[in-house]
Amino acid sequence: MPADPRQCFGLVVALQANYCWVDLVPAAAQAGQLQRLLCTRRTRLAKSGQTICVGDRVRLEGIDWSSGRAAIAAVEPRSSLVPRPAVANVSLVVVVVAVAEPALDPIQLTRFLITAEATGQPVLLVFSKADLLPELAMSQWSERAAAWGYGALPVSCRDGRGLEALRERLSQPGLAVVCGPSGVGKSSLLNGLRPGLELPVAAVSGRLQRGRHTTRHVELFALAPGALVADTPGFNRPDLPADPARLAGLFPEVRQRLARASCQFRDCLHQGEPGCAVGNDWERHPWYGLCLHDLLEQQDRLQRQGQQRADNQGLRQRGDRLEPRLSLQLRQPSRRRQRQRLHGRVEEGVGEDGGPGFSPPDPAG
Ligand SMILES: Nc1nc2c(ncn2[C@@H]2O[C@H](COP(=O)(O)OP(=O)(O)OP(=O)(O)O)[C@@H](O)[C@H]2O)c(=O)[nH]1
Ligand SMILES: [Mg+2]
Ligand SMILES: [Zn+2]
Repeated sequence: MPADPRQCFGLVVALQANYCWVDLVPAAAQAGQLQRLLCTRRTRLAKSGQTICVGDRVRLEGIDWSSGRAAIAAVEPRSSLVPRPAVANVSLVVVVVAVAEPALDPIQLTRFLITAEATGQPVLLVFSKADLLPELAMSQWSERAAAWGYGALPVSCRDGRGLEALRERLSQPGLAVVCGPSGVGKSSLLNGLRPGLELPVAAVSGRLQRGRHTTRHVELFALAPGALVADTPGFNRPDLPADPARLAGLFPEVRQRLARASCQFRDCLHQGEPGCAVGNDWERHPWYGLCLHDLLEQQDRLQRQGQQRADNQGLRQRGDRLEPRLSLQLRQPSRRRQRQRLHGRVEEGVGEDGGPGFSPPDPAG
């Protein structure tokens, strides 16, 4: 079947409320035609629940060359996804933190690194505003990062250090996403790497020298042929990936230890107990513990909410299964209940665990 001449493929470079900007992939862009189109998405795509994010490769239909508009008909499968802010098909995650203004918070940095590692893509750690710290303090940060498993790159837009090395790394083909807290100088870095870009930047403010959330949307820029970089809005507290059992594997220093030896218990959560090959003699161990604690609490909370919802529907949780809760009359009396009955002490409506003893409404009426 001949290809529809009005159908092309493109790359989503920016999103706005109800439409997105799509760059035609060079092979599909016709000579002399517009390279960038303003696109809406087909209703059937919206109905299917398919999300579109920056970095997505999409199939376009109904291209109107004169007005530069088209509709997105389909989204190609993604090779990777940074969840927040959502960027698809990322091949490098660049985590940027400032060594000062705002002060470097190693626990916050660890959360950024964890979410970066969770994408499964290579991670580059950049220490920005290196001009604000004496040489010695700067090299101490680099040594700490090296012990965590990261060859960090110190950069400064003021004195230009590290910019060439960063440009070289970001000029390799692929899609690099630059993320980190607000005010660390992410947009300033991109302005430094691509003269004429002129992304808005704003001075940090307040006692804590926090950023002002200047960048509001994700946007892709080309630094070299085939080399794209995404500037993202800064935020302060990345969410952790949901599975506590996966958390330790997102720390390079833990991966190194586990490659050398294994723990005594297969489902070890690596809290440094006897028999754990990871131990607790690594700097980020306490922060790993904090993150793990957060995740376990979150898992508990979700389970409780799930149970509550199930209760409301007359179901109860048995392991990872939901099963109908039988009404009191139909339930097999437990031994304890039988004993209580013998002693004439059973209180109707009180559950065996002392809970409220909910029984669902009888559908028969
Ligand atoms: N001293 C110093 N200041 C810098 C450097 N890079 C950026 N800044 C300043 O830091 C402030 C914040 O920079 P932005 O580029 O807006 O930071 P951002 O990370 O993009 O912030 P959001 O868009 O809010 O996420 C601006 O006042 C910059 O001039 C640097 O290398 N050294
Ligand atoms: Mg910015
Ligand atoms: Zn262990």
